[in-house]
Order: sequence, then C-alpha cells, then structure tokens
Amino acid sequence: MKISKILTITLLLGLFGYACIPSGYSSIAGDQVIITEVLYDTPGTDSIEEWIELFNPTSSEINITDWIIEDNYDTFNLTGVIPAKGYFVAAIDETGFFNLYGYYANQSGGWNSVALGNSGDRITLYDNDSVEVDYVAWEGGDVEWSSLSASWTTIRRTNATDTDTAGDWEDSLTTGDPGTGSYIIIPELPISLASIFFILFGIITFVGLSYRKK
Ligand SMILES: [Ca+2]
Ligand SMILES: [Ca+2]
Ligand SMILES: [Ca+2]
Repeated sequence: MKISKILTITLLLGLFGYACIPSGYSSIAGDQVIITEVLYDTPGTDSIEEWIELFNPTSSEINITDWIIEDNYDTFNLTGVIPAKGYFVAAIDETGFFNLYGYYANQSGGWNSVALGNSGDRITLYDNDSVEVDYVAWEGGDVEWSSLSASWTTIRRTNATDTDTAGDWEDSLTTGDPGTGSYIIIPELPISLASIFFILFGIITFVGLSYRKK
C-alpha cells in the first residue's frame, strides 16, 4: 500500500473518530466541585432572593460541610452533601427563594454579612482545608471578570471546561434553574468509539511507517 494511501486512510479514521465526540453537550469533565450559577442581581429584593449553585461533576458524593463561601466582605459555612453529578443550592433566605421558584434550596440563610453586590462582587469557594476550589466574579468585583454582568437574571457557567475566566460564563437572561442545569456527562459510548478510532489511527500510522521502512 502506498504511503499516501495509508495517510489518507488514517486521516479519515482520525476525522471520523473526532466527529464521534458529541459537541452538543455542556459537559463538565472536571474532578472538582464548581460554581455553576449565581443570582446576584435579583428581580425583587436582593437581601432575600440571592443564591449560589454548585455542581459536583464527579462520580462520588462530596460532603461540603464546613466548606466556605467568601465574598468581598464576609464568609459563611456550607452544610450538606452534593450527590454525584448533582447540584447544591445555597440561598440567602428560605422564603424569598421559595417565593421565586416554588421549592426550597438545599441550604437557606446563615449567610452572615455575605451579600452579592449588583455592580460587582466575587465569590470564592474553599474546601474544609481552606483550599480554593472555585471562583467567580462579575462587573466591578474583579477587573478581569468585568465583562460578566446580568440584571434581574442569573449568570451561569456554559463552558465544558473550567478555565477560571469570565469566558466560561454568560448571562442566562432568565431567573435561572437553581438545582438543575445542562451540565450532563458525555455519554460513555461515543467517547469509547472516539478512543477506538484514535487508537486505530495510531496503530495504522505505526504499521504504515514500519511498512515504509522495509
Ligand atoms: Ca445583589
Ligand atoms: Ca458582597
Ligand atoms: Ca442551574
């Protein structure tokens, strides 16, 4: 077989493998809890309607008791467990949240003096070893995040990978979906299929090059 033919076949197989990776999914491939949605500029009274949503992309539940949320002014402790591939919502006020969404957050109240500034603020999530786990900022809360803003709507994570930039986020243009979202996991079959084709790509290239040496 001519080397050009081998290269063509391997290229086609590689492209087919790549095409098998689904692109329509907003998946989180990380192994750490991430902040996925925030309502900081609420449609009504901010002091009773703000909330923060977390997502656990791993295959195991994660106990976030004594993890800490810090804004520009104060901190509060989280209490609870995030199921595998599940969400956790911390609301500033039980009734205010219920009146907006018709159900309760996983954790309500106890925010101390944490209040999410409408013209800029930042949230850092720390685990119980005080290690920073995730971070988000908006408007004037951090100059590098100033492009992210919303009014009466949530900001939400859109990017499949966590690059720790405002580019991972957008204005949802709605009051959001606390406790749910589109962060689904890439189906295993297409990934396996893609992997098989990438492996085939490697084998055929190797065989092709060996053949050429003879
Ligand atoms: Ca606010
Ligand atoms: Ca604040
Ligand atoms: Ca959500």
